[in-house]
Amino acid sequence: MIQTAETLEQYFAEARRQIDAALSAYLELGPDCPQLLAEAMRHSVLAPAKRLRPVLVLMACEACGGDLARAMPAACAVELVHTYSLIHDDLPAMDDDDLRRGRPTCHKVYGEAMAILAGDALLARAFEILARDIEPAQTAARCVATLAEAAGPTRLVAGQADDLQPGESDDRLKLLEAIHARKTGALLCASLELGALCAGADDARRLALAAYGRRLGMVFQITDDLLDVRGEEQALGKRVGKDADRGKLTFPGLLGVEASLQEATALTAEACEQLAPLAPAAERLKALAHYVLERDR
Ligand code: GRG
Repeated sequence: MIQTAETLEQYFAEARRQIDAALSAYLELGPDCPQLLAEAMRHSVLAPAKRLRPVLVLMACEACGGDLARAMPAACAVELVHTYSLIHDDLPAMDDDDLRRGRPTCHKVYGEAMAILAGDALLARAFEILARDIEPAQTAARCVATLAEAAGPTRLVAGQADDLQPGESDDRLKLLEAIHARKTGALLCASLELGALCAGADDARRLALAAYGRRLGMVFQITDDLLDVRGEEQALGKRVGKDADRGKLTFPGLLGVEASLQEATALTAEACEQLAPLAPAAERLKALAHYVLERDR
């Protein structure tokens, strides 16, 4: 069904519809889950979002000739890990935000303790879904290891820790890139690798997708920084201008707006080049890289 979509917009709309339905089903937790906890999890996960990471899982699976239905549990697992990281990032102890995905942040509605627990529960639920619903078991184990490494102490959490306390460095651009390779890039790369694993792809195609993902992650972050400078709060569903207010390291802050745009454009071309081993099945991933470069939300 998604494969027949003619434009990227149509693909995104149909993929989002299917992903949202699967996420909602995975968050029907039954009477053993306290009602407020279930509500807090659903409040953050089922808010309107781009679903970039699960779409990457599905597109990578498609580019490797796999069956999308077999990758849907992995797509949902990545989105649950991503949402947990957003809930925790928004807490007063971290970025202290009150708006996310167009809604008040989880802790603003349910309190800090319940928001922490909602994040914890989403992280655990993600790995339960991977271990239980990805087949065969050997693929499930590789998916679990790949996502756990990406979300763990050397990747996502490492990037967040360095962002909180960056330390001193003469090369601030290198430091910024290292933070974002882990904070943003790790989950994007893992999404692509999970899609390849679910399709039973060989290492060459999986590694080509990961190489594309590393560059896509950097493009995504540069455009994120640019949107913080000149984006619309309403379209983004989160506050803008925060980075500068907090004196954060950003690409436009270090390079200027024009050079940041040039860098993002060059990285988009490089990302697309990495897809050569998959051509022509990777056309949609190329279109996606251009969408990330040109996005307004
Ligand atoms: C708490 C371990 C831990 C990590 C937090 C997610 C995160 C790391 C920080 C949020 C701030 C930030 C700029 C992260 C970089 C990744 C990013 C741009 C996340 C937002 O993702 P989108 O734009 O959001 O895909 P939606 O809502 O569309 O899913």
